[in-house]
Amino acid sequence: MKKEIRIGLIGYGFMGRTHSNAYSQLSHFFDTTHVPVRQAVCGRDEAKVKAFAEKWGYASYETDWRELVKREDIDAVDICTPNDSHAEIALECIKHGKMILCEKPLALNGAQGEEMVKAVEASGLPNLVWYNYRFLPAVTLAKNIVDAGELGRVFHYRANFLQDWTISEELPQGGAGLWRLDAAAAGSGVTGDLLAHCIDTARWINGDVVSVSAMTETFIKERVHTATGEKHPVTIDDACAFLARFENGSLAIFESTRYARGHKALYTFEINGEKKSLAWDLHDLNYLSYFDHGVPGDRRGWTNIHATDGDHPYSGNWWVPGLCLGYEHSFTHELAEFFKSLDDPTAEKRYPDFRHALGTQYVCDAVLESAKTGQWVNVKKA
Ligand code: SOE
Repeated sequence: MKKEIRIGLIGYGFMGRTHSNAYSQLSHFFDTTHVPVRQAVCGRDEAKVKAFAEKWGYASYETDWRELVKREDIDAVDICTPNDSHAEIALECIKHGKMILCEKPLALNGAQGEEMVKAVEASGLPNLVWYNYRFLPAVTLAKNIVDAGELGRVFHYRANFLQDWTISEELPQGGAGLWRLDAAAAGSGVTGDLLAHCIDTARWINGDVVSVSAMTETFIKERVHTATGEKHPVTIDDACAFLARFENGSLAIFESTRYARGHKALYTFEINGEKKSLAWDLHDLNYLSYFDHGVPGDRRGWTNIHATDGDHPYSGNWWVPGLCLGYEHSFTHELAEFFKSLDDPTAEKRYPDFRHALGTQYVCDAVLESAKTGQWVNVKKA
């Protein structure tokens, strides 16, 4: 017997589409007992939210999120709004006994995140944060290889997330998508938006980060704010680079910017161990690059594992071996892990919950503090 989980989606921008796609795909490819039902979507513009509901198969719509959260025919709320509303909506969901699937980052900062974790854990409600990249087959494969101890001692981790979409001075702050440039709505710039992804993957694969030393820069100091039509100071970080130490003794370097001309979404990471190294690049997302020092010297070299065989994580759920998966599948896989854990709450959780995302938030907070003070900063433990 299938058990329906009726989803209420709040916000229907870019992330609303990626999550809606996952809700519509899940039951076609993953055999979970709990299944998502697109029950309602919420947005302030009635014409637009109605059109979204029709296009993506939601049974109804609301224009006030508080109404959606109260509804008895909603079991789980998906928060896809800008970062400054995550905490308020999540706390209200908890009061109404709804499970929560929250867009990353968890909150504006660690203090807000702590309140969310405390409330959700006291309620016992299942909760997830949409850090999607770890669910790409090649990335999950990297995690499995590291967990099996195949790298031996780990020495280095490095990651980049590079974009170029904010170079123009004409771009305003505020408004659809552009709230990412407004610190009041976003909390931070590339640190919370892009490095948070790198940090989530890194902590998942390589363990906790204990201390960081960072620098940030805001290249364009003023932008028109869509709310006033006037120029206001820009207070987000346009670029950030930081050094880190992991609990396992390895050293790391992370870099992110929205000013790397030519790069749209270059997310890469590499991990170097005593016996093996692994590397991954979002532009070639089905491949995991693999170097094994254990093979005879004259055969040693970097090889590319095309992680699309039935044996690779998630791939067997889709097409026949060798056919490629894409960005959108990462969301379906994350959802599959969440629904699998509803089927069996005692099984190991492979998805980031609020507490894991709080740990990532603490790293972001420490990075921003270090950039401000010029000092190494210790990271709080979640
Ligand atoms: C920003 O451009 C953005 O869309 C982020 O907000 C996403 O989290 C990231 O996955 C891609 O880039």
